[in-house]
Amino acid sequence: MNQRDNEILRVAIQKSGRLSEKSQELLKECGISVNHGSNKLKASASNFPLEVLYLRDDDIPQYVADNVADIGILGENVVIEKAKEVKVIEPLGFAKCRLSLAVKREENYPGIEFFQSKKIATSYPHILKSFLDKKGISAEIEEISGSVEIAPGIGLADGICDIVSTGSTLLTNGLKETDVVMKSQAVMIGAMELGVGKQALLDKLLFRIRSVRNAQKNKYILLNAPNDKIQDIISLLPGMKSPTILPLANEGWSSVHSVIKEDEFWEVIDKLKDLGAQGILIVPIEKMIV
Ligand code: PRT
Ligand code: ZN
Repeated sequence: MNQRDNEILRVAIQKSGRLSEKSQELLKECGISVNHGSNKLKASASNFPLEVLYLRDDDIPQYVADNVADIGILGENVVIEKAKEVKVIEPLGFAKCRLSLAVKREENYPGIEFFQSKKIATSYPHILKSFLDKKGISAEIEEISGSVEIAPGIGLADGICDIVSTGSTLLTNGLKETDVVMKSQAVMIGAMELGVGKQALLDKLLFRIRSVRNAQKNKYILLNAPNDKIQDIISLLPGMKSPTILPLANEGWSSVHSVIKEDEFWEVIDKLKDLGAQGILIVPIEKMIV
């Protein structure tokens, strides 16, 4: 066995929290079986040279920067806040949220100048500081690690800068969102330098991740169409290359198979029905290699 055959890719994921389940699921969808024991710090995959380290999300950038882990999965917000020597390799499309400024609902909010010389509570002091600097605002930043949303209510700060997803936490704490500081989602980060062997493993993993994500973004569509409308229907369904057309036993009709984007299918489906398409089936795709 040479050096490269011994290589193992070490991936750091969140031990418990909003990202842990989706991160584990992603590896599973990539066909990687990890024996997740309870309360473990480390686990190995049985069918891919990969080891999983379970960490607090805040610690993942440091572990990757120090080459203790080769890659990691965490929120982009934490990656930017920690500003470690790591690179963002791939957006992963889950845990979408935004980091926003908010003030008390009853506050008259004229614009970002509201925050001039005010106090803002946040767990993201670096991101907030660089946002305010760009806007020419000088404010006092109070760094707190949790329950940021209660700060204005108890008189600790005039406003907050925190993660918002549905907005219901702001609402229940009597706050309103005023400015989006950054949008975020889960991303894969990696060490600045990976050896040839590890890079090859990462490329293999990324190929699988992209196939899974492409599949999630697309649906397989099957429908029956009158032959005289096939050309119009094809123009609505570009497919991966071109749609497959199969004659039906019923003369004058064909079966059309193609792939459409998940977020476009409602719009396309109305147009297909107008063109006389029948028996429309939309089927999930498990993997899509493009
Ligand atoms: O223990 P550990 O340090 O590992 O975890 P953590 O508590 O620091 O993080 P965790 O698990 O709460 O979140 C991990 C990542 O998920 C964050 O860094 C974000 O990238 C992402 N994410 C997505 C969110 C949310 N959505 C989210 N809604 N992180 C936090 N929230 C919180 C937010 O702080 C606020 O309290 O949910 C509340 C707002 O949600 P809504 O839906 O009421 O607006
Ligand atoms: Zn954390």
